[in-house]
Amino acid sequence: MKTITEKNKVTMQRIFSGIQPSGNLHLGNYLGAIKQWEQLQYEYESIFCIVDLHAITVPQDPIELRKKTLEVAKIYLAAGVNPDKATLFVQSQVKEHTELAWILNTMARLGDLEKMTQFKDKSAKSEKETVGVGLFDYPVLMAADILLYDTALVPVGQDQIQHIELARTLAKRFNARFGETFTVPQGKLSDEGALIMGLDDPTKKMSKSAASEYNYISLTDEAEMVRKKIKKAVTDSGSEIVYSDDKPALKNLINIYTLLSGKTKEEIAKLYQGKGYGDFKNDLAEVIANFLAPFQARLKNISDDEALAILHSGAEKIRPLAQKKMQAVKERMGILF
Ligand code: ATP
Ligand code: LTN
Repeated sequence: MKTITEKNKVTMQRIFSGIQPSGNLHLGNYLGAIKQWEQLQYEYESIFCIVDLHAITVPQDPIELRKKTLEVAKIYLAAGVNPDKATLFVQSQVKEHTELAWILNTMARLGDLEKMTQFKDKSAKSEKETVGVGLFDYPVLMAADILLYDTALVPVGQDQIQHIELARTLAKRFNARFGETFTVPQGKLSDEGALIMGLDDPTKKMSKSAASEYNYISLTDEAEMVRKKIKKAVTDSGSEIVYSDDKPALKNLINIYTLLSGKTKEEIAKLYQGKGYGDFKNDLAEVIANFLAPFQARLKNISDDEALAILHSGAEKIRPLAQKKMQAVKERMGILF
């Protein structure tokens, strides 16, 4: 996507997105977010971040956090993010993210944050007095991530749209008070992949912080594990393989089948006419395993050193953009720099 600037220069619009290095990345993360990135990187100037400062809003084991940060980078690469096209970096390596988050904190209102459903869900697991302030403030840091880079589009899953709304609100509020400074971003969803539901509960999204590993298919699950998880996945009443809103479990499984096989829903319905869940689930497990095998082979071939070098050069490349935006922000606010 290209735009023409005042000086008649044609520039590519920018996309920005990120994933937390916590838990096991799953098919929901891939189908909702990473798959879109892989396609969009050729049309947009793309920045993909590993948001470690978001991950620490809930307790993380330091050794695991370091390991996961590299693993997520490798997953981006194995899933087809091309480091010659897109910039990959770790959020904490560009300090301007936290600096802008603080400034945006002075613009965000309690009322903005109190309505965030992700905060309500995550904090519901603990007593109010013990819920972390970082968890509450999480969407402001996310707004900073996005607004630092004049992001036009933010490719994410459905659950993040409310956070992008906040980024839009904060950009407009800042611009109205201090003059045009931030681009107002838009969320971008993939069609059926935008909301993949849990295998053990089709009323809730597939989530890496789910209590049971039977909630998700991890991108690193081996074929045998995939078969086990799909076999155990909950189904709806009746035995017919039909795509319908009143069969949420089956609808979710058919969505996954469609997205990974390229077959349409109609083709799938036809294929399983007169057959039952057994055949459908066996084939779905194979479709998933066949998708994961080459992905996992690529993942194995990416070394820590290779991933580290890409992340460091990504941070170097991106930092000047962030610094330039912070200078503009400070100048407008009357902060000396
Ligand atoms: P958690 O549930 O622990 O908060 P998560 O699994 O939602 O973690 P995130 O790091 O929060 O993972 O999300 C990374 C990206 O994956 C975001 O763009 C998010 O919208 C997308 N995503 C996460 N879960 C799903 C899902 N079930 N379906 C579609 N997209 C998803
Ligand atoms: N909150 C997001 C992760 C995230 C993000 C971002 C996504 C942090 N900063 C900026 C897009 C743009 C999540 O998926 N949980």
